[in-house]
Amino acid sequence: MSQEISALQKARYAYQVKLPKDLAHGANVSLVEGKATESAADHDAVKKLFPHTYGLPTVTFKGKDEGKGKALTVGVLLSGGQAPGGHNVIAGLFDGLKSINPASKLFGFLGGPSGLIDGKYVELTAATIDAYRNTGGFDMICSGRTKLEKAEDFEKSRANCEKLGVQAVVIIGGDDSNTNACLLAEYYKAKNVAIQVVGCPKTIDGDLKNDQIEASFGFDTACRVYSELIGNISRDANSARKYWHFVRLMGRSASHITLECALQTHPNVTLIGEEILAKKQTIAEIVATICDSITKRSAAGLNFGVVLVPEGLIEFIPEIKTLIAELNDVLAEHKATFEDFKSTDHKIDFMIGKLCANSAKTYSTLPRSIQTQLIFDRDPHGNVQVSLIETEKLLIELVNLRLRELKAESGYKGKFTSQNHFLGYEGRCAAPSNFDANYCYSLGYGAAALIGAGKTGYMSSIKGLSKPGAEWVAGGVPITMMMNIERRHGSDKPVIQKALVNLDGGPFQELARNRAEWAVATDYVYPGPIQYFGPTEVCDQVTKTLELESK
Ligand code: FBP
Repeated sequence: MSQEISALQKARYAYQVKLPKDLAHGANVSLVEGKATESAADHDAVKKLFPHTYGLPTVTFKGKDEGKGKALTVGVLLSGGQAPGGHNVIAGLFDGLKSINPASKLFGFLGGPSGLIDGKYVELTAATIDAYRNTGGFDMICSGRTKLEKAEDFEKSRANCEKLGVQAVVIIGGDDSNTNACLLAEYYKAKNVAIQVVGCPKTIDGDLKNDQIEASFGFDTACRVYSELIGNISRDANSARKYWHFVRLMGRSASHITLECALQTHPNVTLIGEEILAKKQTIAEIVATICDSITKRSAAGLNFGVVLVPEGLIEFIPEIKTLIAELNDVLAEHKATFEDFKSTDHKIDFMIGKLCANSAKTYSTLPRSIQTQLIFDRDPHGNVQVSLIETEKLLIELVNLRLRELKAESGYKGKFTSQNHFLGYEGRCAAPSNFDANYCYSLGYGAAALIGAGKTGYMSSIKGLSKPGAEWVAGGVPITMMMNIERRHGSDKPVIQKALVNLDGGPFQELARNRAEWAVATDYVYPGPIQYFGPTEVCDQVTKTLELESK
């Protein structure tokens, strides 16, 4: 780490994180077990795949510290994309383990799951932990996207853990990484290997949530950073009055980030992928929605505006969804031939020749840049790398074409000049908001309590997140409880069910109630930067999503 630290970072070291009251006196607490659980769906199939970790009860902690426990040796790793607060999960885990027994040790596996498989690690000392408290980023031990799912990798991980005396591994990751954490827990349990596995819910995307997990960490901070920037862009638009800004936001398939930012900033148009899928809207219909706002505002002399686009939008447009599925099949079936083509033009022509007539037509009409982006490599989990597809530019191009037609058809006389933005990486490593700092620390501390209690195949959970920290309820959720069976790469796989935007839920309904007005009026809200010190109503707000979902 750099020798020079910012004034804010220095001040943040001193921030006193808040723990739920049941963990406030240490992590060596007793557990209260709930009822036996079932998976989210496909009970029999999930049970068959996880005979040793299926059906476990949910647990909560009972506030009384049981005093000193056994010294524990634990390993931790960060998996997938960065999310604000990861360092605090590790700090909470470290402090929790030390509260159980000061002789406990924590190893950090470097660079994500590959650090566990390849035995790359560092022992985390108090000095290292202190240097990273309340900071953003994952640079303490770094992250990676290696998949941990093969027996061979589980065996290598076991050998590395045994060498270090590691008796539990904490995997901090999203839905795919926690699914793999559960596979690892099941494998070790089945083989009578005494290594516990505990997960923590990470992702800025907000799509790892359900009845048990109210939010994934990092969503709060990332949305605040994006909302600050959108607010600034909106104010610029309202000052210069000459640009329409198209802002694409990260979030993979789910539109939670876009929805939260819309509720914080009131843009003129907000596209929600899940709604587009539900209504089976075509690209032409999406373009018509944007043009409707542009022409109405133009009639009022307002030739400027803001449009929010979720990065996963492209996957939800029915004709593109079918196209992506076909592209995936062709890429899988003809991998070698495809990789042999030297030029992108050849690759695209080859694709067009292999697609069905409808998809070939859709693909041919897309701009070259998008055609190329759609055949980029998939990530290790088989997902299209939507962060590399510039949907906002595609929309600008199509809106321009349609407005030209409207000039001829309906006498639209406005002026349309655009700017495009992509907000993603800007928010993933921001210093965690007070909410994320407290939430992450509590998740890590809770993970230590679960390990101390001998649990495996669990995810650390904190409930009641819309209430003040002291009222939060800490505990653990069996990971199998969140699973169902999905088709991935041509075979049925157990996975944690991804949470997409619920169109009947409070957050989307709030947008639906207001968007007709926001489309025409200039009703922007400027949230400003995250505040770390100051009045609680400014510094300790929860997201609109959490607020509306908890009503
Ligand atoms: P995960 O939390 O699921 O790993 O994803 C977070 C994310 O930021 C997505 O929003 C985005 O699509 C993706 O990572 C980008 O991946 P990469 O960091 O590999 O470019």
